[in-house]
Amino acid sequence: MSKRKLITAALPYANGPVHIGHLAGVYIPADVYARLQRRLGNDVAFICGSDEHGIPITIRAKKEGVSPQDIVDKYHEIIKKSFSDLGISFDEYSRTTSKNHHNLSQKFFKNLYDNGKFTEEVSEQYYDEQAGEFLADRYIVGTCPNCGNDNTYGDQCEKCGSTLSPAELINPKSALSGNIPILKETKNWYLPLNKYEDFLNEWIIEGHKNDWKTNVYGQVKSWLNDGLKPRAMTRDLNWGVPVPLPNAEGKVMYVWFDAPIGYISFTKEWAEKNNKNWKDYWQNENSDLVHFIGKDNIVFHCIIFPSMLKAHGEYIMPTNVPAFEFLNLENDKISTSRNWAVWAHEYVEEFPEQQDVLRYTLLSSAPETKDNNFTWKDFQTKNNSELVGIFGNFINRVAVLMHKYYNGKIPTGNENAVELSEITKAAKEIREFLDKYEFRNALSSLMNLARFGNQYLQTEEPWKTIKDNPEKAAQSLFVSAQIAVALGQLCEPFLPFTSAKLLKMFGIEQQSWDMVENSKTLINSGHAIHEASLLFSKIEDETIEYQIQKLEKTKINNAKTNPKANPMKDEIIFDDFTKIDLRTATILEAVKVEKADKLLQLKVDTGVDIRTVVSGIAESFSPEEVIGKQVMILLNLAPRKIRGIESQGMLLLTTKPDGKLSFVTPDDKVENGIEIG
Ligand code: B3M
Ligand code: ZN
Repeated sequence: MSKRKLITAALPYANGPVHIGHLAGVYIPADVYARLQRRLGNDVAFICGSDEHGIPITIRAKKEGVSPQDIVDKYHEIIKKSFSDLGISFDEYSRTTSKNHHNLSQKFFKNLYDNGKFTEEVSEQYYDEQAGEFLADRYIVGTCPNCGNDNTYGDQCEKCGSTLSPAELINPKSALSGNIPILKETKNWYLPLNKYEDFLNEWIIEGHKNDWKTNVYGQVKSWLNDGLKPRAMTRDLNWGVPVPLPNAEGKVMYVWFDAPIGYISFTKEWAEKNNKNWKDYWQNENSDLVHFIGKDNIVFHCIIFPSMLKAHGEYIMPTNVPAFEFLNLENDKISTSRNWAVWAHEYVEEFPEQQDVLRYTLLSSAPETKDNNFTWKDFQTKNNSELVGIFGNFINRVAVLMHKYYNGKIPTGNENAVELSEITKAAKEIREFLDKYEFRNALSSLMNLARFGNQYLQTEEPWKTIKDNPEKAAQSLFVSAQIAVALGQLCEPFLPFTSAKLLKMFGIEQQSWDMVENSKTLINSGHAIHEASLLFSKIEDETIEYQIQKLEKTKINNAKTNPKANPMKDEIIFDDFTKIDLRTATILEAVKVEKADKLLQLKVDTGVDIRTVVSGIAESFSPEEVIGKQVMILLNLAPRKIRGIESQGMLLLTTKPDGKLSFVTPDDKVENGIEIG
């Protein structure tokens, strides 16, 4: 019977591209699972999208000097494209800044609020006086009270995995300014997680002892043993889904409140486009919800989100939450800030025809039960000796021999040959392993079938028997052709690009998993196949050396880089630089902008014209001090209105150790309008 399968993959933060760690630990396994479910005839919704709220986004925006919206627009597109380039077959890939998502999150919030599920608490939160902002979650860093790790964020320790609140950090500092924050009172809405302990104990600890992965089960158990506390579901921030209540100005939802609701709102978007009812997936006991996540997301998917769903009351709970451990790169932790990663979008550019090679290598070292390691050498070996040497080699031999002896037509053979049971065995094993989320074992079963095919050809030697026992040769190639097509059918969840090529070569349509598992023949005698074409190609040493060198360069750069400095922005080319029109200029007049403590309105002689510039320097200079100063101006910056005044350009400034601003000026006085470059 067809089942509804709602499969979600953790929403990547749109603050950077995705890398192989994300792919190996969430997206590729989730895709394999979703593809198998479709082949089993189930009614699948495979849902994901960009997580565009949260402090990682605003921090990135501050660093790059752009708006959070700019950041998420950029990375949403990059991430979405990498997924599609790598064949990740989401039914929906949306984003949490969408209107639909904001609406649904607010509706969800309002529902819990109206039904008295939140408590309101006034608490003292850290506040950065210089930045004028509350410091939630990742805006605050300090020492982890549990493991002593320095530079721990206010929401979770990356080293020991414990969830934290900023108040628990030792020696807290503002991530915005490095200043020591003060405590300031603020009101927020909390979900009393403690009230859901009994429910969670019964549902997970008693109900999923045997079918959930031990890493997931163990973590949940230890949290429940420690006891749960109420957790704030709102934040004093200006980036996020606004809290839909009166008197909640300046407050948005906690990103971990709105992000998982994204799974629901994206399902709704997909359902609307496809004439389906999203509630059939989310609010019906016949639906199976599976969350694919990384291990650092376990608490959110097994405790917080289920408590939210329970509080709402109309939703199903996940059937399983397969969480993966982490993947390292060349024996070192993958790190975005240190650029220690293999980026998905770079990979598809550098290996345009080899999407499946990455899928294969990452699946074969998927960090299922413990952290695992990716090395370029290993990538090369797996491609050259397994994909080329075993899988590709077998298919190629079958196709070549078929043309050589039978004009490309499958010869007649015995459908009851005992060797054909290997196909059934592989199909069954793969299905059963994937049902238990054992991706590596499933992949081994696939490769074992290819190995079997090679050995079979080797012992049968049809190139010899063709002379004195043609019937035997025909039988050998009949069986080999069945195995080749079976590989084409069964590799689809893992290697979709290869599957399409292989089936095309044999002129065969994709069939349901059941058909492959249960039918005696997958390709008929007399069926003509196309010319043999190579499925995989060898990866040369130079290619691997180039990648290793690229990482070496990163290492050297990292060693030279001051860890306290903001990381370098994305590289630009010389042409980009020449677009910038920087000139020398002189300030002629300066007045304070009314009701704006930080702004001065200036009249500036640019040598080209005399224009108005509004500059945020009033806390560093009095108007009198700046009149007559020679400065540098970015002349061709598009004009923008600041407090109703059109500002036509930007002055170059830097910050002194005391936090005051200072003008960037030429060493000697020069004429106005001189180009800088
Ligand atoms: N945005 C991803 C992360 O923690 C986070 C997942 C949200 S899933 C609802 O890296
Ligand atoms: Zn810690």
